[in-house]
Amino acid sequence: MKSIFSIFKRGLEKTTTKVARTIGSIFTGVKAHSAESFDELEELLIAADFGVPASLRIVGEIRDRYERGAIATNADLARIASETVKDILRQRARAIHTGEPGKPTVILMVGVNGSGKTTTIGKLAARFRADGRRVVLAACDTFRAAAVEQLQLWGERTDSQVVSAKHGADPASVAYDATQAALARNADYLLIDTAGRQHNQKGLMDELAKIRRSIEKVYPGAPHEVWLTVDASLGGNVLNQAREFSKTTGVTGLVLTKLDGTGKGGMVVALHQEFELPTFFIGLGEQPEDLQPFSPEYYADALFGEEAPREE
Ligand SMILES: Nc1nc2c(ncn2[C@@H]2O[C@H](COP(=O)(O)OP(=O)(O)O)[C@@H](O)[C@H]2O)c(=O)[nH]1
Ligand SMILES: [Mg+2]
Repeated sequence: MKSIFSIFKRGLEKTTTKVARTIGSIFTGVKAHSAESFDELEELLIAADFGVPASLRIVGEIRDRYERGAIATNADLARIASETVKDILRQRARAIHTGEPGKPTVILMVGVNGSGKTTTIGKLAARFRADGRRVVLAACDTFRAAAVEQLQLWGERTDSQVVSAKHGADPASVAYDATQAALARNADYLLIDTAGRQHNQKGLMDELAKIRRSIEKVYPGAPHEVWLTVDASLGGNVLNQAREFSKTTGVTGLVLTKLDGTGKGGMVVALHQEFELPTFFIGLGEQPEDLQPFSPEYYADALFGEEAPREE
């Protein structure tokens, strides 16, 4: 059995190497800790995608402890950086909003093309099924025929019912049917896949609003969560993307994908510092087990190369 922390560690390897090198290169050897080394650390954190506000805060904490004589080694430095990052990542944390007792929890997945909506839904279905939950999937990306097939494959793999319609059908009517089916079957979760053409297309935003309304018509109070999948490897661009989607589709949380393929893990800290949304899951690889509930503790510890905080 792989421990969950080891999945975080492996998935964040590229970022960890970059961050460790950053810290190591500043505070090693003969180089004295000085105003310049703090400036340099700040620049390197910004370059590692932590964003300006988070970088300033991390360096501020380190400088403060340093001046009070609380930093002797690089390990002290990494520990303080890690604690500061945990603080930032915990700010927005909350439990998932659920459906009425005995009724399904409805999660609407939105995001640009290729950001990982369909894959995340498949991985979530696998996770919920492993917990013995009943899951219904809704194929509301009727724009591409391949998208429906991709979801159907996940339906087979996870033994979940998939509600779909012909290519080009009205996504809102698929959502309507799927919500009815999930209620009728006493499902625990309804996961709704949507199309992801560019966020600046008014058509997509109108379509998502219409999907929301048709879910609510059948099941008042639903959807309980609207999650935006964000490809973390894209860097700073995703901040604007998140704002845009949030304004028009009422995003309630984030799923950060593809952290395994990138050295841009600092992005997650930037997103939390600059954007008021909790992160519920992160994608650390291609396997179902690589989608993990977001843990500020594991994340920060893996980022700064710490050992496992506790055994699984
Ligand atoms: N390495 C890696 N690949 C991912 C992750 N999440 C999604 N992908 C891949 O990204 C590609 C696009 O994902 P998809 O779910 O089809 O995106 P969608 O267009 O938003 O539905 C697929 O090839 C996925 O296998 C992740 O966490 N890590
Ligand atoms: Mg898709």
